[in-house]
Amino acid sequence: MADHAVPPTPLDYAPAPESRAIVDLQPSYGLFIDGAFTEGADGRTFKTVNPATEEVLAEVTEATDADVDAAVAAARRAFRGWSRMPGRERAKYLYRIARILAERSRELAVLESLDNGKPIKESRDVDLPLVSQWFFYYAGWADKLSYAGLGADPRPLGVAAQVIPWNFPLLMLSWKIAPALAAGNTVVLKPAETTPLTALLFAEICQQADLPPGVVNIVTGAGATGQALVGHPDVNKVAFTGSTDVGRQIARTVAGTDKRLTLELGGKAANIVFEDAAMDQAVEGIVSGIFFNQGHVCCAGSRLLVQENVYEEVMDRLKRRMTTLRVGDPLDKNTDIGAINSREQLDRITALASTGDDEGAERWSPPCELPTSGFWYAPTVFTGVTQAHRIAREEIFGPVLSVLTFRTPDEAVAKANNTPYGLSAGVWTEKGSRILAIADRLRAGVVWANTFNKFDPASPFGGYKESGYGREGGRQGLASYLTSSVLQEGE
Ligand code: TAP
Repeated sequence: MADHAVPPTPLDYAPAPESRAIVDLQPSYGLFIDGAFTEGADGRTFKTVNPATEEVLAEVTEATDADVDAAVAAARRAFRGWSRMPGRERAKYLYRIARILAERSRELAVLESLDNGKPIKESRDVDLPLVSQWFFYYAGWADKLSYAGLGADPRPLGVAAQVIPWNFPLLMLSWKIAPALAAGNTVVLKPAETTPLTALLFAEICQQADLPPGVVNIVTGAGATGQALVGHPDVNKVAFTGSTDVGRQIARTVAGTDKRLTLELGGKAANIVFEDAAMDQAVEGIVSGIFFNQGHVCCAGSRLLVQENVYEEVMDRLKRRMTTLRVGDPLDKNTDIGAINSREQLDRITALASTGDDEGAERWSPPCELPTSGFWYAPTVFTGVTQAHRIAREEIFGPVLSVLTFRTPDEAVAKANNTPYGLSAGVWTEKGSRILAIADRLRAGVVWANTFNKFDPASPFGGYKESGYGREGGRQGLASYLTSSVLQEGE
């Protein structure tokens, strides 16, 4: 294998043009309940830090059971008016929110990068455009619920409890809140402990849009707050995105109640490159598949399956491309790979990746100098990986790629499906017939062909097997917040 050693990437980046001055950071943030910011019942707070510097960004209120109670009660009170409002009127609020999100997108992108560690070029060019698109898209559905596939007069479910992870804080919020509101539900959302800030700025945007009080409530806190929320007896629907372990706990909590549940959980996607693939595009797809958002992506292409006869060529090109990746300051628009979201996640990545070394896989990273403070992990590729290795079976949720090979399409499908997960997959080939044949046999909710990590609000997204159930996006995502019952469920 050719060695592509190049001089270390210099760390003296130009000052970030997307200056953080654009963000009006408050020293402390309260909960958003019934249309107003409020302190928590017992004054407990936690710190949210910038993972690129370890600087404390703000103190955030930790919601107690009593706060969750108040938020659910506010959502319940708001439900009657919101669910009976004509769809076209609800749509006006959603359009207004979508427009404000677009107008304030630079500020939101900088805040997202500060709190999450993701590169500004991703928060600015990927996350934020999708966030406002999600609200625009579902605003269009609010007066067309009879086309949701649930009969002529579908009804909202009531109060939705929504719990989201830290990897796409605002985008996951939009996937949850936009369809719920369009369908006439009210919501209580808990963002992840490490990334609460953009959800709180979103709350301010709800005020700016004059959204009726109680329609959206944001409770910040850790797992215990999430647990209180999903277990609350006056919640009608639970929507969760996060790890499979927590998803299981939530399914147990909800079991035996009449709450509806959707789960978007982990993944270990295969990105399959056939010998006839357009190699330049395939290599770009491999890189974005695993290094986009530091690999903190549930649908990341974390297992690369390469046809044996092009293995050398693919690895050669991939390594050359990886040497051009810039790791560093998330607010520098030239940065490709930002900070790992938390020390805890960095420890998890480090521990799981080191099992690759222990089990005999071969590790390679391009030369790159990592900043001395903050949480960082160099882009890494493991070759010589077998299906038995933990790095081929478990979700690493970081910038670590495991490479396996295959000889025949049947072997590619068998290896791709050899995982408890089933969220996504990628296929790279020139043959349209092969794309269709392979996609049909892959047990994955989303299959990308000659592209990767493409999202659209009109396209349903969700998993098979241990990647969860239910779909978000499109008509299916709307339907999961509706019932065909003639009774108004949430009253
Ligand atoms: P989790 O630890 O599962 O956390 C997700 C959310 O649940 C957070 O808000 C968390 O709060 C909260 N939570 C933790 N314990 C809870 C409990 N017992 N009851 C209710 N809520 C609880 O996952 P994570 O570390 O944030 O995210 C990484 C995982 O999410 C990966 O496995 C990834 O694949 C998956 N993910 C999946 C998708 C889709 S679309 N399928 C998208 C993104 C991420 P704290 O933050 O305070 O712990």
